Amino acid sequence: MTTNDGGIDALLQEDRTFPPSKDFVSNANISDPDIYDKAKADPESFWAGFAKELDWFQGWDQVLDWKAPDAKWFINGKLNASYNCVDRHAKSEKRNKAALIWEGEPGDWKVYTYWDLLREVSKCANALKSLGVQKGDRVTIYLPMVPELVISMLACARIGAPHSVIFGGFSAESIRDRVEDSQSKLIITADGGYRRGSIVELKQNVNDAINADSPIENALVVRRTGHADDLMVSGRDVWWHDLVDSQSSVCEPESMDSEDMLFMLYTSGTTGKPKGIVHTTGGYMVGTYATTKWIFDLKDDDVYWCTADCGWITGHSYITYGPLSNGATQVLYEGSPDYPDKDRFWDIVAKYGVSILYTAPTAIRTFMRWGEEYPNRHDMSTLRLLGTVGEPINPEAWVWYWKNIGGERCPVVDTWWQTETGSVMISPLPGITTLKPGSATQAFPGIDADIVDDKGNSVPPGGGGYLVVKQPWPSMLRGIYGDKDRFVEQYWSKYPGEYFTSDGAKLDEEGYFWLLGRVDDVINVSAHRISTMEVESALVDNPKVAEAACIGKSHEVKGQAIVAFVTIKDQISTSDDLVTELKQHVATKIGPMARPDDIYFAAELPKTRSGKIMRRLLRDVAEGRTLGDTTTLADPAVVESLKSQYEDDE
Ligand code: 7RM
Repeated sequence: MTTNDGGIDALLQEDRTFPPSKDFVSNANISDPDIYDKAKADPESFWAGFAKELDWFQGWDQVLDWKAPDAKWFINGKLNASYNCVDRHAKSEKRNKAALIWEGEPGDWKVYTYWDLLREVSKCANALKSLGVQKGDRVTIYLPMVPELVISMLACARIGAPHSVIFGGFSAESIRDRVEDSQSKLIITADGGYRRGSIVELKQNVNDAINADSPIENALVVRRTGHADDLMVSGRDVWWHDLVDSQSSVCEPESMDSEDMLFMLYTSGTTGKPKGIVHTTGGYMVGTYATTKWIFDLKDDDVYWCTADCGWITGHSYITYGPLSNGATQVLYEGSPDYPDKDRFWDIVAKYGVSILYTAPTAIRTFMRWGEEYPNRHDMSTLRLLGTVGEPINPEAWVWYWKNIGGERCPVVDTWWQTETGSVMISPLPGITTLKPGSATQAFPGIDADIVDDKGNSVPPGGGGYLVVKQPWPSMLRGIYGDKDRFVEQYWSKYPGEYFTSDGAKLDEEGYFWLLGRVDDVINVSAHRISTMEVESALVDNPKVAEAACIGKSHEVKGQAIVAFVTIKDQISTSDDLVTELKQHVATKIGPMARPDDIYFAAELPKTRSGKIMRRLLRDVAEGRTLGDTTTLADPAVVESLKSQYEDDE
């Protein structure tokens, strides 16, 4: 990487470690110095300890019922997630504390205290009821990062209607598939959102997604941009300000069973069809509450900022449910980090006195490329803790973050987890764990993570293999919506009784975990999970394409970039315009984050004799490596010709 590294090389000696500072008084430390051993000896009491810190309408009879792969946590316990995130603070001395400090991309802003949040969530919940939404009905949410996004999620939770949030970057077709799979009767959306100075056409996408056979009966629409009033469909669409604002601000929260579904969230797997990961109420709340408290070490006077979007699991767990159940003050930001200039994040940190910042390695690498002058413009001395999530962080980026954002004083917590795990599984505890740049360090107390070989044997220190979780944990996924077989096959069949993560990892001599990335056909582009199959289906959907194969190629900033190999139909000729057309086609079908960086035309794709595309060889080609084993190829000449074409192009 060509960058002015600001002296990072010197900090990056082989075995440089970062021992905890004695000045950092950890929330975890206060409870017990031997938390790891204690949690290991009795994980059920460990988790029950956190569960007791939440408010339950009725206590549980039993902590865990585990018949692999089905787990039930806090059996017969009754609670409400929105009550735990809002009411209990609104009824305490925190009632006037800022819950959300929101800033829009154009610079507009709003602050909601816990009391405000209680009123707004209740009004939205009453509005949902008035539209006929009942306990158990699914609601799709497709919004920019505006306060109404968090409010809608909590309103759904309040009435027991599972939400399915779709990231605002997804296209009309992606919305249609997810609405169809979840059978949502309501969609909550906005006319548009702001991103890098332009308007994202959310309402247009919703209109395109909803056809005559859609299960959607109504759309509740936030007026954010004011540019699309003519896209309101009468009889179906209703403005948020017309319906929500006139509701009563009192709405009793439903008493939900611990195992009632709280939400589902679609994520990519190895096939083209996204899976709706199901999370339930009690265990998920306990997992997100506990990990937020100990990993982000929230104290009453902190200002916490997670830069994720609520369209991803990180926004569910570490914006909506974890921080609010802890009674935090948090910042929400709608837009992009380089608008109006490349110091927007640091401007926000300084303006609101952010003390805890949680972001993704891809963002950190971008900031690193932009250079230190942008953070240096601002006083960021309020920061005391930094976090990362979404993909492996390279030690250079870790040290850059620690030095230039954290001012060499803030611990960096590299948190490994997945949509499926619901909450962080592997992470340092700040103030307790000695940090190593590039390592997510150790499993959270109560989490039994291990690295195993192909036969399922634990690898010794120094070894590498697959990351698995050997015991159930409260916030684990309870299934894939409507597809039990896929749930069992995907997560529980490789090592019966153990959760298979699909991530490779290695263990160092001290037992620290080093995550290596996915071992399946999922590409991690800027911490967005995209399956090779989804992109391939989008490509072959173009009438000019005969066949397509996609792979992830390592990328300096994005972690991975998508490279597509395409064969086109006989009468069609290749051109730069066709490359542009195909890239655009994928962006339209799935969303801009799935747009391939490179498209190569091939006369044929490398296949085995049984017809399976050998993506491993395409990866070798794209990464410029010598080809691996080609003996199973039907026609070895195919890949050689691809390789020479690729090299000519570079
Ligand atoms: C939270 C989230 C999950 C996949 C996971 C990994 C990768 C996430 C880290 C990481 C290395 C990390 N959920 N991943 N965090 N890899 N170090 N700290 O990202 O469902 O969208 O993605 O992301 O491959 O399997 S996710």
